[in-house]
Amino acid sequence: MEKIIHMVVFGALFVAILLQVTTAQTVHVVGEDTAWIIPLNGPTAYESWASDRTFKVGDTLVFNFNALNHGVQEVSRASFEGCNMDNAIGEALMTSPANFTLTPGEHYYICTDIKHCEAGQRLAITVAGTDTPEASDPTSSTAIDTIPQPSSSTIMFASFLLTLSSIALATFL
Ligand SMILES: *[C@@H]1O[C@H](CO)[C@@H](O)[C@H](O)[C@H]1NC(C)=O
Ligand SMILES: [Cu+2]
Repeated sequence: MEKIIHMVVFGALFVAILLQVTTAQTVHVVGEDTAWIIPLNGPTAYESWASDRTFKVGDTLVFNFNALNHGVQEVSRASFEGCNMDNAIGEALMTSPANFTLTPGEHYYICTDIKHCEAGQRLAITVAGTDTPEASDPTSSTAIDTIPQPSSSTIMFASFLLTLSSIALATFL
């Protein structure tokens, strides 16, 4: 009887770990080490940063910046292209880090200093949604994009837990 209880407990633990790995959310630090600044080479800096990544629903976008000079405002596509606040979405975030939890679709962020936006401090991303019609078609590229891609730290944490539970299993059974 005790053995069965142990097996159920560790089975549940294993499923929990699997769940943690497959639903892992990624933290995207905008611009990595250069953070949120006026990019030296214009808008291409954030374009290429974004093009290297897959943004998923529930991921976190983190803007690190010097709050004396910069801020973050999410805007519509039109305001992104025109560098204005006419179609602001939500409040401007004036303290660093500014975190956004990603929802499906396109998102546009500009520096609250319009001159900075014009110089290229702006970011456009597309978040692959789980509720887009294409996602239900397993042959489409959108479906491939929505396959969970756990961050390496999550994998390390999961294998750590797995090792720990294996040791526990060997000890108790
Ligand atoms: C924003 O995200 C970073 C990185 O995950 C985290 O360290 C920080 O505590 C978060 N800040 C807020 C205000 O949630
Ligand atoms: Cu700025």
